[in-house]
Amino acid sequence: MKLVTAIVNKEDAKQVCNHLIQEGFSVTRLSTTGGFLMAGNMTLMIGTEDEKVDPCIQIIAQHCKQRTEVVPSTASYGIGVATAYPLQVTVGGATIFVTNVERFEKL
Ligand code: 2BA
Repeated sequence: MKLVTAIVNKEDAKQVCNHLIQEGFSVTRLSTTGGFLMAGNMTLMIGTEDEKVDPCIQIIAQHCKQRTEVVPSTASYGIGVATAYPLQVTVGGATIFVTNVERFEKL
């Protein structure tokens, strides 16, 4: 079994979740904040069989779009980064980690 952890844009989260659930995946949504932009995003936790990881990632890929965000010069950034000019960053469609699940139990 694997755990797919996907950090997605808040705008895409509802649609991705709906499609994952339609295809029989179990999903937990966590409201999270990106460390760099300090903007809200959504982290999805999906526990699934090894052979369903690729279909799961395909669904996420189909419904998550890349976006360009402009960070106002007055924003505070993480790790002490600052700039006098608005900064353009491309926020990916999704950032995905796939990890092995050692043990899975529902009690
Ligand atoms: P944030 O940390 O808010 O980052 C938003 C976007 O800012 C990133 O998009 C990237 O384009 C840019 N960025 C991030 N850190 C940077 C840095 N040190 N210098 C220059 N530009 C930087 P994505 O890479 O698509 O990441 C979207 C969100 O996914 C991130 O939001 C963060 O919440 C998460 N994420 C991405 N990579 C991660 C990782 N390796 N570990 C944990 N979370 C990650």
